[in-house]
Amino acid sequence: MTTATVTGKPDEPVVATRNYLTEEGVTLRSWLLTKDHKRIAILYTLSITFFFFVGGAAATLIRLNLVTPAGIFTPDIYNRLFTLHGIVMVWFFLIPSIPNTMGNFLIPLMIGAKDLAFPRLNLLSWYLYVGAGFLALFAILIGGVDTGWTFYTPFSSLYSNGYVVLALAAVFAIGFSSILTGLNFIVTTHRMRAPGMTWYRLPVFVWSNYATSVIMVLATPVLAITLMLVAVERLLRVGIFDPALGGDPLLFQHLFWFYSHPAVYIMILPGFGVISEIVPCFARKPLFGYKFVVWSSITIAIIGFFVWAHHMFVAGISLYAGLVFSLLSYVIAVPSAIKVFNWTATLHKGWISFDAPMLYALGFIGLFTIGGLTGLFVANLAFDVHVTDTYFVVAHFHYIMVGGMVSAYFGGLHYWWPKVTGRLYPEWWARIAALLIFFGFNLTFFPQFILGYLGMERRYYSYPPEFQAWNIFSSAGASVLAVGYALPFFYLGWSLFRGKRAGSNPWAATGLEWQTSSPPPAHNFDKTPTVTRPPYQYRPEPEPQDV
Ligand code: HEM
Ligand SMILES: [Cu+2]
Repeated sequence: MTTATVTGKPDEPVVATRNYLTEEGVTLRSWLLTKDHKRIAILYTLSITFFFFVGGAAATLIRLNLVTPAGIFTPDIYNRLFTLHGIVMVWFFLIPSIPNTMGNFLIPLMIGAKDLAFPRLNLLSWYLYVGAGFLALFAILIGGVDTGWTFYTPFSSLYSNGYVVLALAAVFAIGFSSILTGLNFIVTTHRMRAPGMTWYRLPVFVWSNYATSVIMVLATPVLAITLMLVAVERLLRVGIFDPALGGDPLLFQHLFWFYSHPAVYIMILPGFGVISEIVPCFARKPLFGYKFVVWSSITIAIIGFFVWAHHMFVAGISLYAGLVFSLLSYVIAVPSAIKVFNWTATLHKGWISFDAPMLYALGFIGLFTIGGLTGLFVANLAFDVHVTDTYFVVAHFHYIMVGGMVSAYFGGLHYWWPKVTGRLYPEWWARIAALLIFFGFNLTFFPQFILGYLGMERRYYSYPPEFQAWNIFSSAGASVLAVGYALPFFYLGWSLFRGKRAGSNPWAATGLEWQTSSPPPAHNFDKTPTVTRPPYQYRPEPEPQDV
């Protein structure tokens, strides 16, 4: 078996007799004790979807509050709401989203392996995730944590009266889930590639998860120790961050962002990977500049460790430090720009079809570009002084994390849905949802650039009346967005039972994952594949008369 050159039509569906969904049994026990990477991916997908809707519900309430200048919730409830939203979305959705669902499912398939290197660790990381998730929900809902997802000291260590220690423990625990996943992916990519699967024949999706894993393994321990220090100061009153006790309040921000800037790349790099799979497939062209795309991921993973203090331009760091971090922040935009250029070049003269995964991918490219360009704005010292802690920053990171990352997640979900479930999703509905999400997203977040520029502060439950009009646009957009995100839930659920059967390769895609049946058998491949070609060997669709 090789990674094929694909020009023609997708193959006919054959109902796979043995597949991972039924082979090991269908009992709850067989699922909860499974070591199959594909089943663990499904467990992750279900739990991540749950947290996505919890985080989304909080977002809806936040936008509801901001429809009127006076707000409808008390300041205290509002603070808990954005804390709930931030903690759940960042740690229980964005960070694990693509790696733990699609990465888990696809990396072994894409490299021609039977499983990940450490199947038991993989299951353990899911249990850590779920345990931590419920602990976090308990702490926030019962204890009323109001620190924001960033846990800034001295508020978190001394003043906040919610169950902060419990929330810290939850994030600490999910950190270990993330580290285990990272380790697993790194070892798998090094050790388990099929014969002929050289590094430069790896799909970009594997490369970008590899780069992500390096960050997970190197940065997450810093977060863990930092959160532990907050708990130590809070419980034992040992001066670490509080000047009154002899600590340094800026130390927390340095440590926190030393993890959390690289973490923003944990969130986006896997998305880059998904887009790099979808664009060549639906443009019927090899990925333009494969090696550049690969190395830009690695470069991002490295430089990502040297820009953290751009979150602290107004926190009292020296002007010299500010200049250095500003410059480095410009530098890290280069590899991201390389990717956008390469995807665009792949589209150029491509044979483009606008199926739902491609709509998400195109949406990603546009929205990520806006997010990245406004990143350059805030990397500018003088401009950032003006917009720090305003809605401009909120808009910037939502363009990247929601417009970018969540679009990639949905794009990937649709693209690999036939592989994962053996069913096709209803294309028409999927396109409607993709368009709703795109328009809803822009209506929600573009006004926030304007609001931020005009001076509306983030994290307040009320605002001066002159900001109301833009806030109404934003809240209206949020309701469109909510419908857009809810739709797939219904039609994908429907397709599980009623969708047309998928063949092994409905998109006529290259890549090993499409060479095994849909859904794949528990052991992935009947015979270990041998790889003889680089990835993305697409050619344009043949003209009708050529067939
Ligand atoms: C193109 C490269 C990027 C540059 C130059 C950049 C620059 C910046 C800067 C300077 C800030 C701080 C602004 C302030 O607090 O006043 C910031 C905030 C932020 N950025 Fe970016 N960024 C980039 C890409 C990303 C990516 C890829 C993500 C996520 C996937 C991201 C997520 C965030 C988040 C979450 C914040 C706000 C954190 C908070 O205060 O809660 N950025 N960015
Ligand atoms: Cu940053």
